[in-house]
Amino acid sequence: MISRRAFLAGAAVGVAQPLGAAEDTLAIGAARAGLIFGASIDASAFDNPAYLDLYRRETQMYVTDVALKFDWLRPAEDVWNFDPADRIVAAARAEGKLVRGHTLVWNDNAPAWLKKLSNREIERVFDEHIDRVASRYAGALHSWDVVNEPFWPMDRRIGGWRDGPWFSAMGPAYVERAFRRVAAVDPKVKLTLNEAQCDNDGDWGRSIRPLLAGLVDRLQHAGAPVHAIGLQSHLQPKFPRDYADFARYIAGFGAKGLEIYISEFDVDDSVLPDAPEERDAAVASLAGEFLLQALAVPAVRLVTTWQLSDRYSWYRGLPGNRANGARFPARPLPFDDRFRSKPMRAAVLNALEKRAADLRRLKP
Ligand code: 9MR
Repeated sequence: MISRRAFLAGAAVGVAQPLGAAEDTLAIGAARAGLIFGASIDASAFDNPAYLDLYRRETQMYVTDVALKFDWLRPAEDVWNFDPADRIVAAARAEGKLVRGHTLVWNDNAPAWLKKLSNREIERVFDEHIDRVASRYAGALHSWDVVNEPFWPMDRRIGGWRDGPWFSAMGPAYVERAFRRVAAVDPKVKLTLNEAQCDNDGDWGRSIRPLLAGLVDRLQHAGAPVHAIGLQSHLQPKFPRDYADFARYIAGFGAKGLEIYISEFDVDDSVLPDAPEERDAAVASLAGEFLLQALAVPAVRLVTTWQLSDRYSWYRGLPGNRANGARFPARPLPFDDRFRSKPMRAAVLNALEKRAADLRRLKP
């Protein structure tokens, strides 16, 4: 039953809420399923009361979207811009939310000043950066994406590694070096290796999956402190999919004692039908199909979407993407431009409820 209050709230903005969705927030649904639900956030959300309200109500965890990325944090070697990340961490503490730090080390989006340095200088900056940033937030974060997207076979490096300054200065050793360094200054945070594409069953997904699994094996064999694998899960209906196979793949990490985070969840709707209702239905159906498989894996501990409202999705800013072209703006997330629930939210809740029911059966 939809409560009178929720019904009136829905009526006030003129939308019919999907059954159940008005009462259970995603945070509540996740807690029942033994999971954390959250979303990436920009510090600008704190100047946007309606959006902030959605974060406060629907999430248990904030992920620093861009605030802790190297190029945002350090526009020049001696200029540090900690304000946005500090704001997110302080707000989360005040509101009782958890925070995921994204991301310390990524070979993409390196600023020009870094690329100009010699290999020795790059190594010095690497160590100094990790020490300074990880110690500033030591004790304040649930998890750190220590390394983001280590593989990108299209860069044509031996071993399929993503190219960039860290890789070219240190080779594959940069990964283990980063994990050990963060552990030394923040021994409690969950150290995460975050990767893209593994959810798709096309060439990219199939090439990256074994590379990631091999890296995890080598890190574990070397005794490196790795606690979790982040699977970004930007679902792309243009690629083949086999989510049951994806679930088996991630269960393999679980069997090695690792937690699994569905870390950047959203659905690329650029190849879906134009009519918004049809697109919303297709986005919801794909999100549900994926989560029903993924959440059946017990090692999955959290789901975080990449932003919460379509209005602030990264797909809106992609040049050349059909979603950003004249035809229609992207609708990849559980809430629309006016922060109203979409069918995707109901699909996420449904998958959470299924996992909660499975849990109840296991522990009567
Ligand atoms: O959402 C992020 C966008 O605002 C940035 O411009 C972009 C480049 O820094 O990164 C986006 O987030 C990416 C994330 O860091 C890693 N996985 C893919 C995400 C979407 O591109």
